[in-house]
Amino acid sequence: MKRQKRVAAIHDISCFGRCSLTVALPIISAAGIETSVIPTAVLSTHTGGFTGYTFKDMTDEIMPIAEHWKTVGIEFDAIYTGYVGSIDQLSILEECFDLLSSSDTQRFVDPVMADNGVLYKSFSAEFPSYMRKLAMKADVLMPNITEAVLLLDKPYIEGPYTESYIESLVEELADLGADRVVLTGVYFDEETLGTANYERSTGKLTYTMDRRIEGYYHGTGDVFGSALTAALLKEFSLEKAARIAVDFTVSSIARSKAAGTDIRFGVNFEEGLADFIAAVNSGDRE
Ligand code: PXL
Repeated sequence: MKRQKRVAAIHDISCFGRCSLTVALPIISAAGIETSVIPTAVLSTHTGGFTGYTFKDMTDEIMPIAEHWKTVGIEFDAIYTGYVGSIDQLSILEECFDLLSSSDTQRFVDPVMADNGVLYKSFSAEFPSYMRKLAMKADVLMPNITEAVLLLDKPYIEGPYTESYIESLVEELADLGADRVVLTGVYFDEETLGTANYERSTGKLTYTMDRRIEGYYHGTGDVFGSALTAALLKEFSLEKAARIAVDFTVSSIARSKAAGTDIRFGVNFEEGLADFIAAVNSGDRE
């Protein structure tokens, strides 16, 4: 029997809208991984498409929580960060990484800040350069294409992309420090969409493509990131983990589209959890 793994998920709680911690906690737990949380802020909803949301900043609590954990002697197999509300919080998370990591702790960074060529409106123009510093501490970096070019200070270009362009992006992202880079939002034609999965130590680049479902659903990056984190901690190869995470995300989107769900409400990942659990417990990991 393998030892149960433990993750610290450091994200906001958007009380409604299925993203960040309300997604990470159920998905990673469903994989059989103990999931501790540090809530960086509490919002009534996420910020994508809603107005008038409440926002309680928790910046002052982050280090005290981490310091208390340290006194208890808790060790983590992984730390997983996503949406970070401010530049101040980014540097606190860097400190948190140092405090909570042992030599075996894997750091998963989803540099949530932009999509479709645009920085989210809650962030200033200098935010990406601070996010780059956090990304440099990652072992696994999982940006979308817009976040990737912002981290690399390159202009955004619309797809369809060429394999040589994607290859240069993932290599440059890995040069920031992470051994594994999973780039989302990759497409070479209008019918498919998927990820590029690059491992610096082996130089191996694979693609995980699936059918494109029209419509922009909120929180899909967090569903994908949580599933990928869980599958990698269950010791699947990068290619297999990306396949599990893509299948889970695409089926969640398809279910929500079929139900006509408001795109702001997040996707129905809950009814895909049984299949996800079966996938992360299947024997074939390579
Ligand atoms: O899904 C990323 C996310 C998480 N949390 C909050 C957000 C967003 C994206 O907009 O607004 C509060």
